[in-house]
Amino acid sequence: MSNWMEQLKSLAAKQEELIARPNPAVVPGNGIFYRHEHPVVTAEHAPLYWRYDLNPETNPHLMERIGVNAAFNAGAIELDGKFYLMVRVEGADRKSFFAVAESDSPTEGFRFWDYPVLLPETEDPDINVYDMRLVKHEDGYIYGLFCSERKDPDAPKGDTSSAVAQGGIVRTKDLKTWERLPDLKTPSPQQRNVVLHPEFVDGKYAFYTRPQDGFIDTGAGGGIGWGLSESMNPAVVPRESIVDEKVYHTIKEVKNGQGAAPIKTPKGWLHIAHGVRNTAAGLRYVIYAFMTDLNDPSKVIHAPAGHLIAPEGMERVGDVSNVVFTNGLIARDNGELYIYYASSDTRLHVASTTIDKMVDYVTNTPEDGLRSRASVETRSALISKNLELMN
Ligand code: M1P
Repeated sequence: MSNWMEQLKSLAAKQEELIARPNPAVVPGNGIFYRHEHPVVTAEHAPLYWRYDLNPETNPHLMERIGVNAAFNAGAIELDGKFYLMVRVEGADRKSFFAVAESDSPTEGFRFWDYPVLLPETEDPDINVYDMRLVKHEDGYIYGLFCSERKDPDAPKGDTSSAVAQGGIVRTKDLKTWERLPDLKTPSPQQRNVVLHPEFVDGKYAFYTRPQDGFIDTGAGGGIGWGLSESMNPAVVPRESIVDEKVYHTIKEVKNGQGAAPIKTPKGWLHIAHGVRNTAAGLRYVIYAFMTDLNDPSKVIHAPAGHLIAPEGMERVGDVSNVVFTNGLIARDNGELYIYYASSDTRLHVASTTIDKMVDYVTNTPEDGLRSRASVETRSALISKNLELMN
């Protein structure tokens, strides 16, 4: 057999091994969630036929022709007992696109469909698209809310990096045929991390937004916003209010953003979001949780202090280091909850827990006292109760 064929077989075998490897929970965990041993999707999961020309005549050196750089920030959904991830795949050319990876298990065995999603465009084509949230809405559609990025038309000549981010919207019934709707209109000049609430609120579509003045800086904006729209086609939010604001000297002092759509629990809507703070080494992204009122999803009723998940070990390093980010959650009928989170804009992981555990976490974790002294008082109260029990 030729070297060419040997090389191809070895690449294929290595990839099969990667996809088939078991991905057990790392025990004992912290009682709140389990990390899993391996990432669930990486750039190496991208099929060889997406990257290589498999014709020995036109590719005699079996070169990778169209590289994949990263596979991260994925939306997630369970349909008929199967698990689907809408992965943000980033090519070597820096463009992100969406691709569905499917598995029979929520924690391992994810395999990409043959083709990535050929996303319909609006009259003003997106330059880059990323971070799709998949939301099963009570109107019967599955919506995909994503960030649509275009060059800033007002950027001065020579400025080739200023961009405008907007909330792009598509909908489907089967993850295969997509209808593009107009981008979300809000009072804010830029939007990222837009999410649709899964139920109607006062008969209207409800959106979580992230108003921001600039592309990276939220400026005077920021916080997780909230607004109602009469329709999805077009979706127009005339007024935005802030559900969860950014706060000085916290894990969300610079900005924050809603993760996937919140999960309905008997005690309230469970939200899993990301918060960003400044450090001497740059921005640090962590994942945190909070709960809002069942009757008013824009009203926070529980807000545990600090992060739920912070980057750890190899998660801390990647294209944008010191980042964990989530836009995918699967809550199963049996109470299991899977949090899909990416590390350092490079690879995708899963954390497994249950809805009950997360309700316990958000309702019983102390809130942020916002001062060192208050933090010590809260911790000391726990210590003294424990010492009493231990003695
Ligand atoms: O690079 C970290 C993250 O930065 C952005 O998040 P935010 O809008 O909160 O700044 C997003 O581009 C996200 O994709 C990325 O993971």
